[in-house]
This record gives sequence, structure tokens and C-alpha cells, in this order.
Amino acid sequence: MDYFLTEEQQMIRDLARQIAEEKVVPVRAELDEKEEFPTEIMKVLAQSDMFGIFIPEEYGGLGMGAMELCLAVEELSRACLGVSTSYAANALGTYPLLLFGTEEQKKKYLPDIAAGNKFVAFALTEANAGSDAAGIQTTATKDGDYYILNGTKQWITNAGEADIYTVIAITDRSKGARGASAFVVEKGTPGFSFGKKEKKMGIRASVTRELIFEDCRIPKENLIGREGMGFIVAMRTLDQSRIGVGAQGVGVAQGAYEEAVKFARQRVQFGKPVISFQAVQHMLADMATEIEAARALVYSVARYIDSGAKDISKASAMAKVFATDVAMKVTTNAVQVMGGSGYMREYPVEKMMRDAKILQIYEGTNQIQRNVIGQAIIKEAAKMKA
Ligand code: COS
Repeated sequence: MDYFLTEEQQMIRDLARQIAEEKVVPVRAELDEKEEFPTEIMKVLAQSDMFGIFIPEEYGGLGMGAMELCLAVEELSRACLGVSTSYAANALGTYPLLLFGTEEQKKKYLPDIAAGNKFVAFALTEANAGSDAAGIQTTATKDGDYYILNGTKQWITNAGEADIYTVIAITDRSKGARGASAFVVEKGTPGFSFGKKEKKMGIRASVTRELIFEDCRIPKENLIGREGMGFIVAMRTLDQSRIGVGAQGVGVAQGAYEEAVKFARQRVQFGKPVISFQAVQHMLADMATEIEAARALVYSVARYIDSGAKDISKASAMAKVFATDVAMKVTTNAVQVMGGSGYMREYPVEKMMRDAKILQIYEGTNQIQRNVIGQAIIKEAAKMKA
């Protein structure tokens, strides 16, 4: 399929593919086994300007958009979802500043983020606030020129490794979702520490930890947007970043599919390569078709976002849910095509299948995505003529 990528887009895709093949593929199994953060790969991505793709040129970035970011994320995901999660979560953490930050905040943080000198994490989830994002309990209490943060954030990607954290906390509990606010908190601020490192099923090259705030005092200038806008900041951020999760789905599915085709050509049973059997061909045909459908949706939604479309919630949720369900199905079927070999750690598809599962869970479960789509349908239906 030809998606009519511009020269710049082809360049980003090719560069990301080269990094993925040369730097990620040789170490992915070891990173997974050792549950090790890919520090060296992040350095290579920084040197290649990959962290600045979606950041405007005036703040030191490449001034591109969701489409180019998706191309980079897809290529990294084709090699290793743990690595691509560490990379993509950096964008997730940056969007609150990019979308809602003051000029001072943008000037202060974005150039270092674009250069890859500073790494970012996004902190919304808590023990009692996952799908129910408005249920957060971490508080930010105004005290003169400061806010004092108290509470614990859970399952935060890049925690400990990141230098900058965009954090959603409650400033007025009586106002429900409208009582949340967004803040930027720097690593090293007194009263800010990290909890245990989680042991995960997949994406084990990415780090997941708690953020602990104990009377953590931050200047009032660290408020992102206005007080009470935190829930909107979080929702708009997720609308923007979910397309990247869709791109992760396309990438890991493509990687698993290629492994399955390669294996099916080589594996001989009943005197023939197993790819010559219709049962295997039909599985590969479905996998290839579903990947192409997912890619077409992800690219068209990314282009829609980059067109400056105002309400992207529904489109973004559709791309996320479709591409990540495809990723789970295709990686599972890649293991099936490869049989016993697919199940062994000697081949990469068992890792791809373990890794893919998170895509249906993080940045809003696929059930929540269907809720978002459903709510949009209800709104649209209300505007239809009877
Ligand atoms: N953009 C802008 N505003 C939005 C919005 C969006 N995408 N989604 C909701 N809002 C606004 C609503 O318009 C409403 O505003 P008003 O109070 O002015 O009416 C407010 O936010 C509350 O919205 P709603 O009532 O729909 O909130 P709910 O608590 O019912 O939650 C869902 C809605 C379930 C969609 C939300 O909690 C969600 O996305 N959950 C998943 C969170 C998630 O992705 N977690 C993963 C961890 S982060 S990696």
C-alpha cells in the first residue's frame, strides 16, 4: 500500500526503522529478560532528533505533527514495544505543556525535551482512579505562592527515569472533575520520591513505578492552564496521544506478522513449507488485511488531528481501539502460525504477544474507548433530524 508519505515523513520512517533494526532488535530480548530501561537507545533517539518531532520549531523541535510521530512510534514498535512505550510516554507527558502551558513554561521545558536532554512522564492514574479518572485523590493545596502536593500516583511509565512530570491533582474536592488541576513537577523537588518498580507481563524494557508526594512544595508558576482545568488537560492530552497507541498496535502487529511469514516459509511439515497450506495462508491473509486496515485508520486519524480538527476524541478512540485489538489478535495468531516455536523465547513473537496486551489496557482501556465513541454517537444522534 502507498500512503503517499511526504519526503520528510519517509525520512522520519526510514530513520526510525534504521534505529529499530540496528539498535533495538539486537538487544530487545535481553532488555525484556533483565527488565532494563533502554538508556542507550534513548540517547540514540535523542541524537537523531526523534524527541523533537512533534515540538514546534520555535521551541527547538522539528515542527511536525501526530502523523510523523506515529511513523516513528510504529517503526520502534515493530522492533520492541517496551522501547516504543518509553519513547511514546515522553510525548504523552509533554502534551499538557504543549497544549496548555504558558509561554514561560514552554520556553523553560520544551527545548530540553526536544533535544532529548530531559525526559518526561505523565501522571494521572492512582490506586482508586484508573478508568474513573475523575476519582483521583492526590491533592494540591494552595499555600501563598506555592502548591503543596500530597498523594501517590500508580503505574507511571518512565517514573524515576524522567526529569519532568506532568501531574493531575485535586485543588478543590467539592467540584468533582472540575476541581482537578495540572502541574509540572521536577525530579529532585523535596517531598517527591518514587515507589517500587513494578514487575510486568510485557513491555519490560519500559519502567513503571509509583510517584510519591509528601508535602511536596512547588511554585504556583508550575500550574498548567488554570486551576480546575486538570481533567480537561488530562482528557485532551489522552485524545492527542491515543493515536500513538494505535500506531504502537500497527507496529507490533507488523513485526509479529513478518516473523510468522518468515517462519512459515522455512518450516517444512508433510514435505512442504507450512506457508503452502491453505490453513496457514488464510491466517496470514487475515493478519495482513487487518494490519492494513488498522494502518489506514491510524494514518487517516493522525492526518485529521494534524489538520487542526477541534474534536478528535471519537476518531482517536476509534483508531486506538481498532489497531490495538488487531495487535492482540495478530500477535496471538503469529504465535499460532509458529506453533511450539512461537511459544519459545528463542523467537520474538511470544514477547510481542505479551507486550501487545498492554495496548488494550493503557491510556484508557478498550472498553473506555468504546464508551468515548458511544458518547460521541449519542451527541451526534441528538443533532440529527428526527
Ligand atoms: N476533551 C475535553 N473535555 C472533556 C473530554 C475531552 N476528551 N472528555 C470529557 N470532557 C469534559 C466533559 O465535557 C465534562 O465537562 P463539563 O463538566 O463541563 O460537562 C467533564 O470533562 C467531565 O466529563 P465526563 O462526565 O464525561 O467524565 P467522566 O468522569 O464520566 O469520565 C471518561 C469520562 C471515562 C471518558 C474518562 O474518565 C476517561 O477517559 N477515563 C480513562 C482514563 C484513562 O485513559 N486512564 C489511563 C491512565 S492515563 S495513561
